[in-house]
Amino acid sequence: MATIENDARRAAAEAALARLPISGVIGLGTGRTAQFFIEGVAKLVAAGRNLRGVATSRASADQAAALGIPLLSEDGPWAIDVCVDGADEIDPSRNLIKGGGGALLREKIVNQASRLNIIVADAAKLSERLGDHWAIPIEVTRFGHASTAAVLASFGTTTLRRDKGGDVYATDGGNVIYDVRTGPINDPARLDATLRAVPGVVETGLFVARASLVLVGEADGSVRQL
Ligand code: A5P
Repeated sequence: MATIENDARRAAAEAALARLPISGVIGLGTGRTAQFFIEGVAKLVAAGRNLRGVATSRASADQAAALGIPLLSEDGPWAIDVCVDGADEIDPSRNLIKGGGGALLREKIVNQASRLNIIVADAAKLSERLGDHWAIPIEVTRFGHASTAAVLASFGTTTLRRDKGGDVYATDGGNVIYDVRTGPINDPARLDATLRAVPGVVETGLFVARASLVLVGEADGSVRQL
């Protein structure tokens, strides 16, 4: 669909494509901006580039496979040259909130295994402080999730994520997600560590010091680098 937002997302994705190695292993992000990137990787593969992917979600794996991108085993270990992924909120220090698409756990695992992490986004994602606009997605084990949520409620308004049909949303790992609206976050690293210490919490959508660079696309096709 041609929208101003899609033009901006596509511009960011194309700028990331220009930074890929001639051959190598590429982390394939999740979400609308990453979809443009995956389409671009597929074109490079079709043109003969030796690029193989590690997907951050089943959805991205399905897209990549359908477009002919060879994928490495889900088991790893991987030596990923570059991962390109989206974000929901980005602060001036390149800290992120991710997981709007529910893929935060695999996204963080692939991020960790990547030498370079490029974030692609449109300008609407930028904010002064994380939490100004977004709740933090927190992946929680299904077992006892309502009890875990009672602990998370001390950090902010806590909402169990549901899918479009109204059923409890299940992640690729079979867990559930609570979106915890904290308001502006002063110390994202500390909050991430505190949340991850709660039994039942599998991972948080706070990505602190995990972006090597951020490419911000604009509707006119220009791209800013943070
Ligand atoms: C997926 O879980 C998210 O982290 C996405 O990367 C994030 O929501 C950005 O998605 P869009 O590019 O669709 O905004």
